[in-house]
Parts: sequence; structure tokens; C-alpha cells
Amino acid sequence: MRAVALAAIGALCFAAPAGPTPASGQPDASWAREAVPGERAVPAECVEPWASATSADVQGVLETLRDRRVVVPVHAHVLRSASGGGVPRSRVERQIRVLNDAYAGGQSARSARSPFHFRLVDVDVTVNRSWRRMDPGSRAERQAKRALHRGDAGDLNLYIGGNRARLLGWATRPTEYGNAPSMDGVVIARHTMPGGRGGHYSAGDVAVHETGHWLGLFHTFAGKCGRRGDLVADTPRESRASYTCPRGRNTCPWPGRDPIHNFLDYSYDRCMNQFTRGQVVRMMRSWHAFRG
Ligand SMILES: [Ca+2]
Ligand SMILES: [Ca+2]
Ligand SMILES: [Zn+2]
Repeated sequence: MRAVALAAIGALCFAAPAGPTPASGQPDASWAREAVPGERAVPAECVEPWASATSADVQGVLETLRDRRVVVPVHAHVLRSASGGGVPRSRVERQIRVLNDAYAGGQSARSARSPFHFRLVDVDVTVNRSWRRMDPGSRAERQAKRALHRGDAGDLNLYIGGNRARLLGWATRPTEYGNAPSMDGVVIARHTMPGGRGGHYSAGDVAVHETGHWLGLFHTFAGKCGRRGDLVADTPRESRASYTCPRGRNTCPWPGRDPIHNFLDYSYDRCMNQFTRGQVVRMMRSWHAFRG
């Protein structure tokens, strides 16, 4: 019954998003975090029923979820060229460990724990120069995903490659699944995986961030300083993305400093380390509405 109730609430809050916002540049790197078919305005008609709830109410929802584990099968697809770009299975496994640790709240004592657990079920390797360099929205992306996508709405398809647009990654949203099931999934640049040469973005948190979108989260800066923010009550509003690690930043006249340590901001991997309880509740609602 809980799942049914959550589904009803979740569906209300995942109405079709408005048009895209231009991608932001990265001040200190040649790679932008994402092109985001992603950064969309928060749907105006969608108000979280608990947006004004006390933290005790949120805690109540979490209590009901506490002992459950939501297991998400992961199908990893390595896209490489004949001359290079491969990734050994051990490194994919390492990425999955980072995901599981992050979703269990393991990166910070301040992080909420989520019930999501990712289980790697298969890794395939495709040699295709065009797919390896696929950009979001490209013909190559459609071809690659059509050929490689596995499972249904509850399976995470994780594509590992590079891209011409020099993006760290991108993801589809739960609401997009119905119209384009085979496009569903997360794409990351290979060098963002743990042990990669991605500098500040090579601890594996790009996959954590993108999977957050895949589970229904908006960027913490999505609503700027507006009333609705990112539709999560316990992430303080912020007027713009955080790059690097600007501790103490405070860009909106609402309570709370900017959530620069949140996985759904744009900070360096060493700086992003937490989800909030409200985000966990939103991910669970999204899961039950669209993926569970
Ligand atoms: Ca918020
Ligand atoms: Ca981190
Ligand atoms: Zn994002």
C-alpha cells in the first residue's frame, strides 16, 4: 500500500519538464559536467506534498523504508575504438562500489542513507568508433542504445565512453522512460571512473550524480532562489551551480548555506559527498512511480 500511495504522489511531481537551460562551462577544466538534456526548469504545477513538512514528517517516511533494500541491476556497456578506450571489468566493479557507498551514505557522516543497491549483472564491450564518441541526442547515441540497452525501467544501463562534446556525463529521467525505453540510462566519460585521469572528476561521483537524475532528482540549483527550489525541502536553495568547492557560499536569501557538498551540485568529486533525506524520499517516490 505504501508503494501505491507513493506512486500516486510521485506521478504528480514528475510532470513533463519545460525546455532545456544552456549548459554551463567549467571554469577550470575543458570538460563540462553535462549538456543536460537535463537541466530543465522545475515543473510549475508540481509541489512536493512534504515541501513544507517538518523534518519529523520526512523522518516518518524514511522509517517506513528503513529496512528495505532496492536492488538495481546494472548493465554496463563499454564503448571503445579498435585502438583504445577500453575499461577492464575490475574498474567497472570499482565504479559500482563507489555508487553503492555513496547511496548508502558512506561518503559523509552528514549524508542520508538510501535503500538503493546497485548490482552489476553484465559488462559488454563494443568496438565502434562512432558510438564511443557519441554525444547526447546524436544519431550515434540512438544507434548504440537501441543495440545495447537491456532490461526494463528498473534496470540501470550504464554507458562508458567518451564524447565529442567533452561532457562528464548525462542521464535520462524517469519521466522519459515511457516514450523512449531504449534510450533510458546513464552515460559517463571513461576518465570519470575511479582511477581515471579526470583530475577533480575521477573519483566516480559523476556516475553518482547522473544516477541521481536517473532516479528523479533535479540539480540543487535547478530552481535558483525561487520558492520551489529543486522540489526537495531540505536542500537549501542556491542561485547557481557550485564549481570547485566554495565552502560557506550563500547565494539565496533563504535559510541555509548553498548545498555545495550535495551530489546534485557541480562541485569537485572530493567536495561532493552527500544526499539529503528529502532527496532519498524523492528518489523513492520516483522509483515507485516509474521504475519499481
Ligand atoms: Ca531545495
Ligand atoms: Ca566525493
Ligand atoms: Zn546533472
